[in-house]
Amino acid sequence: MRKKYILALGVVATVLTLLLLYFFPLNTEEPTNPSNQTIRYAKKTEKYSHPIKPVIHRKGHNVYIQMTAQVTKLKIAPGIIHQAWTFNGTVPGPILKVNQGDTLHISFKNLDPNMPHSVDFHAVNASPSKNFANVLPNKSGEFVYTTDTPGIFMYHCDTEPVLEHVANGMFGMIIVKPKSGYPTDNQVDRTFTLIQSEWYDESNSNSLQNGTPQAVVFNGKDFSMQKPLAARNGERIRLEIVNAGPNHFSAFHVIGAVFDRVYLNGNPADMLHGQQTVTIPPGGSAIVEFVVKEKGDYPIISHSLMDMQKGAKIILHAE
Ligand SMILES: [Cu+2]
Repeated sequence: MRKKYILALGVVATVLTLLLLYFFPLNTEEPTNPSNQTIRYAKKTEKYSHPIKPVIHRKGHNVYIQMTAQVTKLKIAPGIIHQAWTFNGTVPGPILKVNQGDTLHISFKNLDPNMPHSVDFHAVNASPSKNFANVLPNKSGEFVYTTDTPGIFMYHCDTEPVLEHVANGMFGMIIVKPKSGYPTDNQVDRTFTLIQSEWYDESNSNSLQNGTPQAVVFNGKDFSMQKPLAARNGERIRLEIVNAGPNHFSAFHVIGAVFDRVYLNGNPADMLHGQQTVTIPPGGSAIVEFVVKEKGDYPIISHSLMDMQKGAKIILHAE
């Protein structure tokens, strides 16, 4: 009697197990490398936020800046939507303008529910472990530092793996205006800011590891989505440039122009003359100036031509 009872129990347990497996199959996904996790994360969460304007206000030499980290869907080229990790919902992140000697009070809110983020300003001397520290999901971090060095600087997320955080869009430009200005300030007619960067195919993690982007772009978008920059014949043009990378050097060049002034890293003390192409490493910057001598369309490119071919081009249209 007891044996029959045990047998019946065994049959019931087996049937129940089979039913459970039928309705709730085991997760059979293979382990993934960090890049694949990135892609799955973006598809899985389906939690995106719209761009949020940064809040910036000044009291004397103190500048209070509120920024966010957030996941935002962005169109980066015709037919390509990227689940970007961003500062304030745009790629590049907001352009910040401060003065040499200012004290920055950064309030950094992490709206990404899935991972920590951080903000590393190339414009400051500060202990990274304290001042560029990770901010956990749904938390805020407060950081204070001074901007003693004038120039054009990159800022970016410094959370590991940094390569992925920057490649997915977490970078921007901070301009630290020199106390005594630039020698050419009173001759400049128009200023434009440009950030070069690469986009990698979200479905191919090897492309990011090996530095083979699907697009190389200025200001986050492919050439075909760019409006020409407008200028007039005879004007002196200033371009403020950051190369956010994360991997490719910029061979910064304007077809039809010689740069009569170049300020390396945007520092007025580091001025060059008569430059044709300026090397800007990932994480580096420059200011270039030239005078438009004739009406026409002047392509602004990376003269590393494979990158121009992949979208690193924008037209300066002079009337
Ligand atoms: Cu990040």
